[in-house]
Amino acid sequence: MFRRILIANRGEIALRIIRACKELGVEIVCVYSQADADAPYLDLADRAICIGPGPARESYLDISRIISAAEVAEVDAIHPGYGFLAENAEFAAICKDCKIEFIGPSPQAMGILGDKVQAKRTAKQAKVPIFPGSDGEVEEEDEAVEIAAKIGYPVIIKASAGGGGRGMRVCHNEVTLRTALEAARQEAQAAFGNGAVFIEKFLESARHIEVQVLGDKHGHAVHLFERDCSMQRRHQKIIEESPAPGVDRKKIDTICIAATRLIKAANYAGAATVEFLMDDRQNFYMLEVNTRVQVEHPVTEMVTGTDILKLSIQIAAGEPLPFKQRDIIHRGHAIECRINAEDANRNFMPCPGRIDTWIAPGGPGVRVDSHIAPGYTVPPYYDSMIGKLIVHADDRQAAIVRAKRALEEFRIGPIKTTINLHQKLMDDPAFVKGGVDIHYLERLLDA
Ligand code: MV4
Repeated sequence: MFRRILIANRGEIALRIIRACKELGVEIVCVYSQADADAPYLDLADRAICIGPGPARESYLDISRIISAAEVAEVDAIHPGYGFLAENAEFAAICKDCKIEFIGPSPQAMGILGDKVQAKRTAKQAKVPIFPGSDGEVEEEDEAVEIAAKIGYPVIIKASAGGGGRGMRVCHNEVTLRTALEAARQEAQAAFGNGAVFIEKFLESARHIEVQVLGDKHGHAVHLFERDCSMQRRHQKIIEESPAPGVDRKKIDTICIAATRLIKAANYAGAATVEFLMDDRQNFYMLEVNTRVQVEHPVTEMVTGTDILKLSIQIAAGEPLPFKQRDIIHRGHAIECRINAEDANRNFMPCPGRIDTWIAPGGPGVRVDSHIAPGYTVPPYYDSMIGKLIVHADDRQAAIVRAKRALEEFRIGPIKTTINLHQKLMDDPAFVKGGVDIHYLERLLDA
């Protein structure tokens, strides 16, 4: 096991990584920006190093400042958490050059699965279902038009280096496809430094179902079942749950096994998530692979009794996976509600500022992952998520009752949060029924 780890992140995930390190007996070095100097979790670290001003470009995204801190503190490894540098293959490669273990996949595996054209190619070889579309990058207008004619409109143009909804265009006919192609390429080049785009069949209505997978450095891989993340707004997930309500178990199990094949094919070590869209006939199509621990990992921890953060560290340290697929049992139902410092009544405007009151719920089956304490000031520079409520119960209905009970216990003030929205959603007939699609929340908020 590592002796000392640097956490290249902030907020709730920094605290989550601290907790894993403590249980593993690993020393902790935190880096922080001037805007985070008062963050309560810094007291739990063995050492905290200021790496620059509030804006992330000058702190959490500044590779040289983070590597300098790692060298000064003589750490063995860096945990990137999610966001910031977590999916930056150049950062992973620099860590390797500096003989610091990057806690995540190798730069090669990240390169293969982080690039959507390569990920789709690998998926096809591993017999993971994908959308029909171009075989790799499309370079010529005529080629795109030919493929679209074959698969039928609407089609979607996506940037190979994009993700999370960035750099996508839907085209309903040949005219819009021809114009959009060049624009998409230029946009992708400007945004990602890679102009490669591809096209595939566009699905108008779908559910977002993703599979948690783990691979180790000894060629083993397992899945930890699925999460349904369809309740989202502008590509920001609001609620995640497991299992996916109302889906044929055989179909999901097939997809979970396919996701495991994919990370084996990519020789992937670490935690990853394979994202799928599911159509109204319960057909699955792979979208992309997230090569990191995700925000919603606790949902899976609750239903499988695992510790994904600890496992991510153990895998990086070269330990084999401590279980086989058949040892992993899905139990009950978990729901996560993301608590954001936002005003849902004002178009989700971020509400940074001082939190005077913070009373979090507890009791059976309730978990709150948050770095907040009373008196903490939410800085304006970062994501507005201030915590997550995760509930676990025997079945979905009981989990919803438990979520409502826990949401009611929360006392947060004076800033606005998404708690009220969650209380409404827990009573929303379509959510309670289960199986809302990815456009449901936006339609509900527009109404
Ligand atoms: C799609 C799609 C429909 N058809 N691909 C959005 C984020 C990125 N991961 C992929 N995305 C989509 N890809 C095809 N072929 C619809 C979306 C999409 C979406 C996907 C998951 C969750 C929320 C979404 C919201 C809008 C569009």
